[in-house]
Amino acid sequence: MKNSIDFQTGLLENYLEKTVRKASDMRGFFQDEKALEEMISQGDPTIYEVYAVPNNGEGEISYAVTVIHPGKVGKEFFMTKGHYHEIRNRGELYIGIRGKGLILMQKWAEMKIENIERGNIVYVPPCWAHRSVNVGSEDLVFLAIYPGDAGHDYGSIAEKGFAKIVVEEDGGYKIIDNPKYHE
Ligand code: M6P
Ligand code: ZN
Repeated sequence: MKNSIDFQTGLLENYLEKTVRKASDMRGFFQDEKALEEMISQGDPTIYEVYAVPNNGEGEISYAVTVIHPGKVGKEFFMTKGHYHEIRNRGELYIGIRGKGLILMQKWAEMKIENIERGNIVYVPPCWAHRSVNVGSEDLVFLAIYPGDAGHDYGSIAEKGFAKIVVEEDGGYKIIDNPKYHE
């Protein structure tokens, strides 16, 4: 299928699947549960959206544009759930389109963090869990390209989270240990 992306806005023309993650879909992922419940009761805003063109199967390649809105739950910036690939041995490529963000990557006890900004290309090697965080005041938009058989495994992230969390401090951000994380 022919398709195109607007590299100014990140708008993907012919996406096939749209996933909307509202605050109520993110229970268990943010630290401040009270702040999240308050947000849900006050209109349940959308945290992020994913516009995907999946091409499922071995050897196939899928892609998706993610839009993470600006905001915080308590002190923690809006972010994706984050996932491992169901088939662990599958990598992924991220290309920043607009906004200011971070990608947290984790494999066992190892952690690495890179910037997602317009034009940045971030390689997520096989076996690394990945989560993106909007640390700016506008939408964070990026394109992700991944193997068609990778799949999403949210289970262990839902249970343990990432070793680090990203919180607001003095108008900027800081990366701190996740108090709830355990090996
Ligand atoms: C990127 C890709 C997608 C993923 C999306 C949102 O676009 O990695 O595969 O679905 O980000 O992240 P998550 O699935 O963790 O909510
Ligand atoms: Zn992925």
